[in-house]
Amino acid sequence: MRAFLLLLMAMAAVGAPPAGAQGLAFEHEVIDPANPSDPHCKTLGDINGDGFPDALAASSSGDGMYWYEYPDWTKHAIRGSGSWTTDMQTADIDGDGDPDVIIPNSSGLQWYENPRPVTRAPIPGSSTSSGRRGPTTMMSRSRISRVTMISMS
Ligand SMILES: [Ca+2]
Ligand SMILES: [Ca+2]
Repeated sequence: MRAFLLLLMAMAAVGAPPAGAQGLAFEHEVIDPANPSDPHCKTLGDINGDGFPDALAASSSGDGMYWYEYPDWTKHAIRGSGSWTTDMQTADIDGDGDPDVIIPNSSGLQWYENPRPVTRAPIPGSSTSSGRRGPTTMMSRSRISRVTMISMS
């Protein structure tokens, strides 16, 4: 009987909402009232390395790809035009300490390398070497063989 009561108490504790969760009221904030049209691709990532997540959005109808800098959501173009499908992600692809952007479109899966200065040694054998691009560019590596410098505003 005692084991049954303990089990019942454990089950009740698991099913109970966390302390302070009741009555949570979310605040609604519009990040970009003029967001790219049909922004089917959205994700988060600390693009500028300040320790806070930034928001990213890309259009599926030719209106470009942008990142929004927290906390004031300053809008930066990664590409001012272009279309992508879905499932944008950020991850440190080249191991240089900053999140890059991976996003698909009709031309294939694309890698936009974050131009932020290197914060840690690159992974041996990675494509990142000494010398970095300026802070206003982002590199697109589509299908590996095509490398294009893309301006950010
Ligand atoms: Ca950030
Ligand atoms: Ca990186």
